Amino acid sequence: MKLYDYVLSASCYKVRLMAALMAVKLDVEAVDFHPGRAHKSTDFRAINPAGTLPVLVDGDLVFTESTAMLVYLAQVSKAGAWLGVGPA
Ligand SMILES: N[C@@H](CCC(=O)N[C@@H](CS)C(=O)NCC(=O)O)C(=O)O
Repeated sequence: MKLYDYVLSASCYKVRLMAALMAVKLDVEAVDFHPGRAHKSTDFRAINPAGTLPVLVDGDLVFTESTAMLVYLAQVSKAGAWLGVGPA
């Protein structure tokens, strides 16, 4: 699983933290968010047209919302206690 990351981003941090808690190994690629604004480049927008970080890629799946990434990491790790069992 690959994470496009910026070390000072809280949204990126929570994905790294969740992966660590779930023992999911990430291939972390640092993106030059500042000052390079690489997340707005044509190449990066081919991955995430919104031009935001983080981005999590697992095969053909591309996640661009960090909360969805947390749920996905909890599910693929089968660490059921991290997911609620009902809507509440
Ligand atoms: N809803 C997104 C928001 C992520 C977000 O806002 N990321 C910031 C960095 S922390 C970003 O990429 N902003 C684009 C910019 O400022 O140009 C998520 O939580 O994944």
